[in-house]
Amino acid sequence: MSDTIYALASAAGRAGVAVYRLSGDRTAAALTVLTRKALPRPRHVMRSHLFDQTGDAIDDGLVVWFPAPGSFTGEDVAELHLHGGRAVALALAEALAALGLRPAEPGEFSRRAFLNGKMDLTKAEAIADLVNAETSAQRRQALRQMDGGLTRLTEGWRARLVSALAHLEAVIDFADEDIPDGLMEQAGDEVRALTADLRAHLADGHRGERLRDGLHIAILGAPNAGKSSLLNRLAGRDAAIVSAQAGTTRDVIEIHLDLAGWPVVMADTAGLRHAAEEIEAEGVRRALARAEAADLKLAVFDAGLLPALDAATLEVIDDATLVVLNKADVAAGDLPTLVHDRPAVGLSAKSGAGLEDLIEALGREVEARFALGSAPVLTRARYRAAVEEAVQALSRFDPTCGVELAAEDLRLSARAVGRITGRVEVDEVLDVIFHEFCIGK
Ligand SMILES: Nc1nc2c(ncn2[C@@H]2O[C@H](COP(=O)(O)OP(=O)(O)O)[C@@H](O)[C@H]2O)c(=O)[nH]1
Ligand SMILES: [Mg+2]
Repeated sequence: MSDTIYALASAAGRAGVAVYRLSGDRTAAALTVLTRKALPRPRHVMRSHLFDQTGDAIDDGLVVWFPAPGSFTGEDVAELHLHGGRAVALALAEALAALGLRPAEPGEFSRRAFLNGKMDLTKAEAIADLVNAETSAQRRQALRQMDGGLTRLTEGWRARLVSALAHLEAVIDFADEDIPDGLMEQAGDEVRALTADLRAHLADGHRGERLRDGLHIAILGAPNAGKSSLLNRLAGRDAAIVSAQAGTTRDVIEIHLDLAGWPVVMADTAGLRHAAEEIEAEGVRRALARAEAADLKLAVFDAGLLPALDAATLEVIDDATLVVLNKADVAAGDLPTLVHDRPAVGLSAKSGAGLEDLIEALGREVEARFALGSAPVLTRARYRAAVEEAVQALSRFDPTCGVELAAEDLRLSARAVGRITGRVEVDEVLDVIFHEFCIGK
């Protein structure tokens, strides 16, 4: 018999309603003692006072009873919807402790659900992603994974590995007899096709991880081009110091944005110029390093200086760059729509005119580069590592060096893929995974 646990499942702090979750064998006893009533009908809401062991009323709330196995954890579960105040929380904690329940550890509910076969690891992790999702693309991705997208994909890979393995084992088992023609060839073909599929998933530009951790966009340009003004416009606040004095921004300043549903980390940098002074020179070095690491770049030019274009800024333009022609308000004549073959957007960071066009262009760029499509993506380093390991095992596959060894390579590959959903040997990874959950989830 495992411990019966409880936790606040809703956010901490004062609130109209707080939801507590109980799970384990003592749940039914705890409910009848707390409510002083028979158990409510399963999965129906019952209104009731809750009492502590001295008979003092703790609160007047709602109770839901989910008997095993039809519950989130697969154990007996109850939910208590009480008023969200500190005194209620303390009184309830005392009453539950007196009944032999203990507070849950982070992720303990999900862990029990996994161990009881209620969901696999990718679904458990998708729930954590959904709870943490801040943008619409993150939410959609998490929901898709929760609905089993990644499970189906990896189980498909495993099934193909197992079938190739079956062909090899037939060869091993019937070594002395007539081996049906083509078994080895079939296994080899299957391994080649699968390797190509796995490689294709690895070569996705890390879009899954970008979606979880944010896309990096760097604003680059000459001193005084209006980079900091642009960042502040995008942030809707004064995040960076704007000054007519060149060389004001020395370090990298970051803001977080939601762009077309994608989480974006936008960085303002020091102006690109040959700096005499040491601190500014370090700023320029950091700006260039940031440009290197960025997923996208905004190259900002002072449109008031057209047709002249800053040489150092021109140099950073590549096919992951959008050009911004700032200070359109003081530009003479029409602005070019292409600079160095890259789309150019004219705007005024000072007045905000044209900002919408830039946001639209950026959104298009992000969609084009990182669009999710319908295939599940490898959103975590853990998934990527498992697929890489599977590919490695398959790259050793060579039945001409011995069928037994080749079969072992397939087994290792299947095991690596199986780790994604948690089908095999997961004990050691459980702690890591469930620890990033919040308590009560
Ligand atoms: N006329 C005009 N001035 C601007 C515009 N954007 C920025 N500035 C001015 O240009 C100067 C430098 O701006 P700042 O954002 O600090 O440039 P940075 O050095 O590239 O970060 C400041 O005096 C700004 O007020 C704009 O769109 N139009
Ligand atoms: Mg600046």
